[in-house]
Amino acid sequence: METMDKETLKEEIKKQIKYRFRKNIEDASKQEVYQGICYALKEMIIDEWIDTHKKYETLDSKMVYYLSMEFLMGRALGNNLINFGAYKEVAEVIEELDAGDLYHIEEEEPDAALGNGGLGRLAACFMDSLATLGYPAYGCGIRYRYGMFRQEIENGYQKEMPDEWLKNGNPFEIERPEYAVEIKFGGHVDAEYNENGKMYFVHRDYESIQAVPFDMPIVGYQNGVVNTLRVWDARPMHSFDLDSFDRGNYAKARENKNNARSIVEVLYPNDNHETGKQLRLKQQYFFVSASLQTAVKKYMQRHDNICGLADKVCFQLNDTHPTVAVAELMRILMDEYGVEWEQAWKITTKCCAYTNHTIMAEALEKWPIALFSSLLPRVYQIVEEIHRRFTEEIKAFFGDDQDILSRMSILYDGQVHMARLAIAGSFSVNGVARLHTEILKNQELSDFYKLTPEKFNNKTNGITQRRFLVHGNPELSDWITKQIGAGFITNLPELEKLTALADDKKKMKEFAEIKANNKKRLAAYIQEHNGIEINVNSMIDCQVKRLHEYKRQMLNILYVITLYQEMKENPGKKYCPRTVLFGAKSAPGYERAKLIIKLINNVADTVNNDKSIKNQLKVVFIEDYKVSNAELIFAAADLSEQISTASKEASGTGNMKFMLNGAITIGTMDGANVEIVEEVGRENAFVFGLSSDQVIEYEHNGQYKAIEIYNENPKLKKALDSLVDGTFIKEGEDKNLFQGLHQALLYGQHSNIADRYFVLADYDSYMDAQKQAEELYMNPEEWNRKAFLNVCHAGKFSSDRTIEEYASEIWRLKSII
Ligand code: 26W
Repeated sequence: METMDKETLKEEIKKQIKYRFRKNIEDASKQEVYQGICYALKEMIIDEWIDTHKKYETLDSKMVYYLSMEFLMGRALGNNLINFGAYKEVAEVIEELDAGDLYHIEEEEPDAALGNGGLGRLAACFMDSLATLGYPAYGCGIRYRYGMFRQEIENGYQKEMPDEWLKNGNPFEIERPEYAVEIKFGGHVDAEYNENGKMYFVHRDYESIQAVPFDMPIVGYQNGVVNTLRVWDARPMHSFDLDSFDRGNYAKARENKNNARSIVEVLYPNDNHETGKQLRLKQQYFFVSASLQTAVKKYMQRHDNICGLADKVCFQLNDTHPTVAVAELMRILMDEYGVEWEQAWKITTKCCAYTNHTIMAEALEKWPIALFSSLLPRVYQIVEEIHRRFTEEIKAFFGDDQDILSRMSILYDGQVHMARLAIAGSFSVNGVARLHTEILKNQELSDFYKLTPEKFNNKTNGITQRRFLVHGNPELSDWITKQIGAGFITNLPELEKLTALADDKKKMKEFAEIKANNKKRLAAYIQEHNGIEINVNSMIDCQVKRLHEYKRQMLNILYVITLYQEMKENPGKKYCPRTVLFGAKSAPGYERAKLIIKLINNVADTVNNDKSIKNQLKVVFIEDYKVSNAELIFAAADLSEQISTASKEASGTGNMKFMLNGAITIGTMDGANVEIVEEVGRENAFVFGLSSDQVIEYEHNGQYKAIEIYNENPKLKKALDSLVDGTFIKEGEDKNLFQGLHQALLYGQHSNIADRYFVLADYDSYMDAQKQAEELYMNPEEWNRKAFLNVCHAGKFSSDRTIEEYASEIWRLKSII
């Protein structure tokens, strides 16, 4: 905040470059300049970082620990500069030093991609809002050596490459070896008795791993607050096995070192799909135990009675991934502080709160009891007792009903059911959009809702405007500031004030020009990275998100195919020019998703090279979709594709980022789309498709017949059949390459349910919605007006609003500002 004058800033940056690289700035590479700026900024941040934590201590503030296996932070430099209030100065300084321009220097930073998608990015937005609002908070996670894989597209296929994000170091982090803690795995538990005859448990023959924290600063927006994201690295307790070393067995002596490090080696790249791998459970316990031990120790430094823990500490479980926290906290309270079960359970269930992010059955985490109990023997004993008592509670409420027990038991069918444990051990259970929470209460978790309705609540997701507007779309952000002042940067609902300008022709022209410029910026990126030239006057139609069948990239590509076929049938006709962008990573083992990527790329190839359609349609697959290129895409988009099968997308957050940047949504009534449409008005969006009730009804009655829809709709039939008639098969490729996709939609494959995500059911209404979009786009003024109204009404979707709700309704935190 307290920015230094430009001359001092220059000296600081030069000094950093000199001492770190033994170079004068003239000789420094862009990477070295980037690092020089980071380290100079870190020095400026450090006092506020120290002061913030002093303040929390002095005030004895209640603290939330946001436990998350994923933090999808993206790049730090630009964001930190903006929040610190030094972006413009530094940009000028760099130019005056003749050291390049800040925009390109920012590109030297690899994305911190310690997350898969929505859930991890939400955690990152929350960190930004917590600091900006002055709430005492720690983010707690894992310092993966390798984050989300880098995606390369080779011959249209996804190829996964390692993400070496730490290759050039990580300038903003600080290693804190003095706060290392011990984590114990394996071994066995003995019950023993003390002199008073009281039983206690001793964990023996375990393997120890050392958890070492690295802290990253989270800078609040120009408010002097700097919070901490603490990510844990794993080390062997003793870097050499001295016995083996003495015996001259160097390789064996090194072994445990590799063992320990393997825990934090890599982020699991699965999204919404649980594989039950032991190493993943190790990761979970590792960071949860380290975070909880630290939080309790910190509390006990200022308090003498552990029983007051819940007045000062809250653990928010970001999905079920950190759920082992419930049992680990019980263990710490009982085994390390001698608290009795009943009391420990009271404390635990006042400290823990759980957020559910998905209702996809295949995402539910379950661990085989054998695996769980051998890796975490003491924690497992505690889970057993929680299970036993919870079962009593269920029976007392519902009676001895086997059906209900099969749906609610923590231990069932040889597995530990983590969502059930999370609900039992938490005082709050929240969904992430209104519709999602209603589905949890009335369908997925209805038994739990009946048992403890008071636990359930909704917290509709949000996004940070500091990254996705101020940083990602500086032109629009500056223009808005000129119109209504900068208040929206910390109070997004102020965007409502812009509404008055919707009838001002001149202003609307300025707004349209900004979008046009952002399209040029994106076109340059695509030219450089894809070698494809796009028409910047065409409608930029975007679907960027993880690749998953429920998100229905398939529906989108079927529309593209239909449009292509129409163009070929009507050579003289003029069409709305369109550029359809896809960006998506598939889980490496998700074969059908990978095949959809291949299909998109093959369709792109055919369409983009077909002269007969006169460039009216282009299809681009953006390689390696990630936070940094997402910022460019949101700013440039006209049409936002949010087309999941209703009931399946818990919230979505990309939908909000597009809206904020003036794209119009084409979407189903799913997740937060419902609330987006409510805010902006149905007339300013393209809504289509089955409702969530209709989908759920179909799922229950089994009446859905995809094949009938196919047989009755010639357009759809033609589009679908092009998957198997060779249209999109390239030379040398198997003719039957896409047969599996065709099959899955019409007859079902493996699962034997045809079209389980209702692509064909929604095809016709999606066509209609797309036609409406094209018509509107051909009327640029009307389009622009509706796009603008989307910006005006995006205020609700700031993560600042979401965090205020969590802070007052769940965490009960007090802001320090
Ligand atoms: C264990 C495998 C696994 C991995 C990730 C299971 C589940 C997940 C996440 C919960 C998936 C996820 O990112 N969910 C998304 O969370 C966002 C933030 O709340 C929502 O906006 C998205 O709708 C939801 O899909």
